Amino acid sequence: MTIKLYSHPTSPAGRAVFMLTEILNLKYELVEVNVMAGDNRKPEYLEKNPNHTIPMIEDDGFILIDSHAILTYLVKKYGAKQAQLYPKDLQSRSIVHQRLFFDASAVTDILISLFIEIAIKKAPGPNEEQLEKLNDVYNILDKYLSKTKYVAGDHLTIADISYLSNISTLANMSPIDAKYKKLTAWFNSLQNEEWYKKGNLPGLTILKSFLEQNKA
Ligand SMILES: N[C@@H](CCC(=O)N[C@@H](CS)C(=O)NCC(=O)O)C(=O)O
Repeated sequence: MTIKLYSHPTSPAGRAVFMLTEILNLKYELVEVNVMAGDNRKPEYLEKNPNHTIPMIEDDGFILIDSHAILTYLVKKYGAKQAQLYPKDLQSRSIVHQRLFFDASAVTDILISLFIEIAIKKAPGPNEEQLEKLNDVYNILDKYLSKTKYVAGDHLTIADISYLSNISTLANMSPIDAKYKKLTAWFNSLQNEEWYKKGNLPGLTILKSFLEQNKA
């Protein structure tokens, strides 16, 4: 039975799942949910997902929401050959969890706040408080990456995939300062991956042109 993925190409959280499906070579049926048009607030969607968010998956009747939870589930269920993406060793896995929780909290918060500032309030860029929070995020990731090659260890994990969708979106709204050398190098290198080009770039490009057109 084909997995149904409820998402939208422009959604950062959704793009993390798109990238993982490229890495796992996992087939799915995309059900487009347009948040801007209110599809996520329709009763039939809320029945499945009270959080009214995308992405969401439906796998043979099993419903799961939140990109971070979905990434762990898909690797466990469909990624036997790529199990290192979600390491089994307790301490390595715990580091992946910590990175994911930080992404789901502070990184997502600044992303949403910046999106509202630029797309809805039509500000040219982040305000002072947002810039401080954003630089704190960039600095923290830079510190992670000065210890290990990837954000949660010396090989790629789902934490990198999760950050990549959010960081690529944030960088579009407020470029990463070159002083964050490790973060810049990590970002530049992962942008060359086929799974990034197929899973992240198309939706990011649509979002970028939306933000351009939407400028005051
Ligand atoms: N922590 C969630 C965040 C998902 C999220 O906020 N998605 C946005 C689109 S990128 C959304 O659905 N917003 C609509 C809403 O919250 O009502 C995840 O990682 O899936």
